[in-house]
Formats: sequence, C-alpha cells, structure tokens
Amino acid sequence: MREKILNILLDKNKEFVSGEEISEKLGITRTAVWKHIKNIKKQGYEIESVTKKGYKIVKCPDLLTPEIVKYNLSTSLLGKEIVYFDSIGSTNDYAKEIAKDVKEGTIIIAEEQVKGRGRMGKYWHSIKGDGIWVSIILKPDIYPYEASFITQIAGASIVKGLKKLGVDSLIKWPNDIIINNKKVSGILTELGAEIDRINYVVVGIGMNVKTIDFPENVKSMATSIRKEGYNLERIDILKEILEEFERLYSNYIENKDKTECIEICKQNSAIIGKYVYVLKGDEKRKVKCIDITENGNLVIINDNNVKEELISGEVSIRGDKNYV
Ligand code: BT5
Repeated sequence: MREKILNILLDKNKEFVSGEEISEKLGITRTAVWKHIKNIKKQGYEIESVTKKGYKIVKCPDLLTPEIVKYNLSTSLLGKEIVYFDSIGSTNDYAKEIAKDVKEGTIIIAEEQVKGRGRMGKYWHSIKGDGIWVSIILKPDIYPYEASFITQIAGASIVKGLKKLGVDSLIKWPNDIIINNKKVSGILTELGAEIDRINYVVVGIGMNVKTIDFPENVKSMATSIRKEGYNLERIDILKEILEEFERLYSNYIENKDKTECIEICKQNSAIIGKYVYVLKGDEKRKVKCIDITENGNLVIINDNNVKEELISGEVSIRGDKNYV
C-alpha cells in the first residue's frame, strides 16, 4: 500500500494530490493514507502537506530505487524494467544470470557491491551510496566482434552526460573516464555469445560520485565527482548517462550510425596525440596514439614506427609516468 501511495505521488510530478483522492483510489481511509505518508517520509522523502490541497513530493531521498529512477528517466528502452539491490556481489554478475530471461534495456542497480569487478578479474571499489553501480542488459543484433563498440557508446554517453551537468571529463580509451588525470568512472562490457551470434551484452558502469576517501590501493589514481568539486546527485547523473546511452545506442542499432559516438570519443580523448604504454599480459610497449577508427579501435604508431589498430578489451593503457 505504501508503494502504491508513493507511486501516485510520484506520478503527479510534483503536484498536490488530495488525501481524499488517494483514499478513494485505494479504498482506504484518509487516516490510513496519512499514516502511510508518515512512513514514506521516514524513508527520506520530503513531502509537503497543505490543508485542502493534499500532499506533494518536494524531494526524493538519495537512493536509486526503481520508483525514483523511473520517475526521473525519460527513456523508452533503458530502465523500463529495473532490478534494485541495497547490496549485491556484482551487478554485472547478476545481470548475466538473468540476461536471457529479461527484456532488452533491463537495468540492475545496487547501492553497494561487495564483489564489484573490473576487467580481467580486477576489483572495483563500490561503497554503499557513494556512487552509481549499474548494469545494462542489451540484446543487439550484431556480430560478437562488433560488441566492443558498445564500450565506446558507454564512454561517449558518460562524457556527454557529465558535460550536460557542467562537468568536463575525458575518455582514456578503452574504458576509463577521467577528470584531472584521475579515474572517476570505469566500464565493463561482457558478452554472452555463440561464435556468430550475440545472446546478450551486459554493460557495467561504475562511477564515483560522493566518495571522499578511497582505499590505499586506488587512492593515487581515483577521484569522484564530489572530490572534483561538483555537488551533483547520483540520480541526475544516472539519468543523463542513460538518456545519452539510449540515443547513441539506438542510432547505432537502428541506423548503423556510429559517427556521433566516435566524434565524442575522439574529441574527448585523453590519449590521442600522446605517448602511452600499452599493457597486454606481461607485455609493455611504448606507442603513440593517433586516432580512433570508425569501429572504435585505437590507432597507434608502434615501437617499430608501424601503424597498428588495437581492439578494446585486450589491452590497458598507462601514461608515461603514472596512470594517465
Ligand atoms: C573498470 O575495470 O574500470 C571497470 C569497472 C566497472 C565497474 C562496474 S560497477 C557496475 C558493474 N558491476 C561490476 O561488478 N562492475 C561494473 P578496469 O579497467 O579493469 O579497472 C579496474 C581498476 O580500477 C582496479 O584494478 C583499480 O586499480 C581501479 N579501481 C578500483 N575501484 C575503483 C574506483 N572505485 N574508482 C577508480 N578506480 C578504481
């Protein structure tokens, strides 16, 4: 019942709803409505109540619950179904478990991950309420070898979404987003596929929003939106990223158009024009980055002065001295 009342208030989009209207709709007394409203307030919602007008939501709590996310999102594919956890191992792991049984666009959100993952078994620090830990389930009709482009779509969406909120960031190809040379966000794209057919793609996005203290092992390379001086809410950032993602992804799938995404990746690249180290297994090579191809691959001049294309997923990039 509490949830039904909350949804009525959220649906009204910041307008008043009278206690009478709610009690008639749900067949409960106005006193019962009032009691539920008290509980909704306890959850962190700010609700204004005015005699003869009723109730109106003034502010939602800082949570990424399905009600709050749906209330803010204006997408038509992403987030129509949302699975939400207060705490989970990894949203990507959960997404892969349920992927074949759910609709494309389903998203998994957690307030905390206790086994958050980066690429190749690395760990991802995901403290409760500090960031955005989300996985998007997609079912694109593309070949498995094309799927790495989806990481570029995620990167472009994050940069563009942050820009809309006044935050400048850069993409450290293939899957890091950086501000002031430190990592604020990482992308982990995983596939469920047969040789020539994709069953699903899970795109995991982790973004540090409110973190102030990072653990010793990531301290020197990590930052958060708040640490960089921006006082933004997680929900506003998530909304912008998902809306951008949907736009760029639909353009790719429906129109086979990758140009805008690649333009964003190139214009906001942290490494094009720079010398970097390419790490692959135990191998470490110093190369110069010169471009990103229309498929999202990185073009480099290698140590033998020969042009080469790198595919995301197989390499990590490090700067001359440090992380960038
Ligand atoms: C990534 O891997 O950057 C991908 C991170 C993806 C996280 C999301 S959260 C939702 C979804 N569910 C998951 O389980 N994962 C995804 P990679 O490029 O391999 O970077 C990993 C490295 O980043 C680690 O080895 C650390 O050095 C560093 N790191 C760990 N936690 C960090 C954090 N919170 N902020 C910045 N750097 C971090």
